[in-house]
Amino acid sequence: MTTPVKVAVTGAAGQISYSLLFRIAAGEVFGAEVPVELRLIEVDPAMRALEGVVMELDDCAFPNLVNVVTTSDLKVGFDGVNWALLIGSVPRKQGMERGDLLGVNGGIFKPQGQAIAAAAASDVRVLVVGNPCNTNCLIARENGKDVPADRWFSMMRLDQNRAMTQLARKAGKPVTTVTKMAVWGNHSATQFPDYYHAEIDGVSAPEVVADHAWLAGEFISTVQKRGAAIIEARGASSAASAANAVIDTVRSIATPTPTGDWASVGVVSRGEYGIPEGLQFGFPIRSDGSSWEVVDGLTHSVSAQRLIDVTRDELLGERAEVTELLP
Ligand code: NAX
Repeated sequence: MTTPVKVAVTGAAGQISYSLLFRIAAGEVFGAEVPVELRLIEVDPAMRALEGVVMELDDCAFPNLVNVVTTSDLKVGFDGVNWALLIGSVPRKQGMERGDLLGVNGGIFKPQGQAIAAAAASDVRVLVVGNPCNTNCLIARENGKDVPADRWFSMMRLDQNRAMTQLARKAGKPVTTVTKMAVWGNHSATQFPDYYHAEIDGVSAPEVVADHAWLAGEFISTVQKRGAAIIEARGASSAASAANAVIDTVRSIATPTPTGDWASVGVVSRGEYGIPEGLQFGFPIRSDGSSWEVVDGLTHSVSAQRLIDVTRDELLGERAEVTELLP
């Protein structure tokens, strides 16, 4: 039998995980023929709820799901894992400043980074979803330095998918016609969904969508504020679409990128496009299935560069607020 892929998921009793775990177990992420072991990590108060999730996984009788471990012990949870999906975090509560949120979540991601470096498989790849995901990823990466920096990712894909749908709708085309949708910077309201380089049916988006005021205005703000719009409508934050974006991200990293396209992922900057080295930043990347590179040679208009500067500065500010969590 093929060796199982071992996948750790934190926040496993939460709402994103409730949409994600069943799809992983069904073979949607690593392939229908690949056995999977799930190592589900939660805090103690959520263990009872997690037991219920595991009962439901059992009741699906998934052929590929060979083992499920539940734990609140990070060393146990990350033991031998090939993928670590860091979803669990503490939501922003009323009256909490962004700095407080960074501090609270930093306290989660520092020990997780250390435990991954100590316990995970040598090929481990880590995707941080819990917000603020880019800076949480930076904290985990800096505290897990035995794992090479290029194996730490943060999730920009929900923003990419949101942007693709908005563009397709406006153009009156299927979403499959939209390619090269880069989302630069932070997974926050400062992100820059880059319509300049996006293509629809292989043609530059601004050539297809004649309404340039819409592109520069409503398109960007709809994508930037989509998370808040969903909370307002649903009374809870995006969950199924976030889980779907986790699956898309893992696939984009672990399989070769189709010719003529790219994927938006938060990765460590090596100084590309003037982004300070070490910042965890949303870039368009291409993967060969094992290693990846930031797409090079894109040029930005003055207004696009201004938007990139804003989101870069926000991430620099976040990094400055968590310096005491960095080794
Ligand atoms: P939930 O509140 O439903 O679930 C979070 C779970 O994490 C809870 O079960 C909690 O017990 C657990 N948890 C808390 N601290 C933990 C720790 N130290 N170790 C293990 N588990 C821990 O949140 P959910 O809706 O699932 O969202 C999870 C995170 O994803 C949030 O931070 C959210 O802001 C973030 N999101 C990120 C997105 C992205 O695109 N990067 C989009 C969706 C989502 O907003």
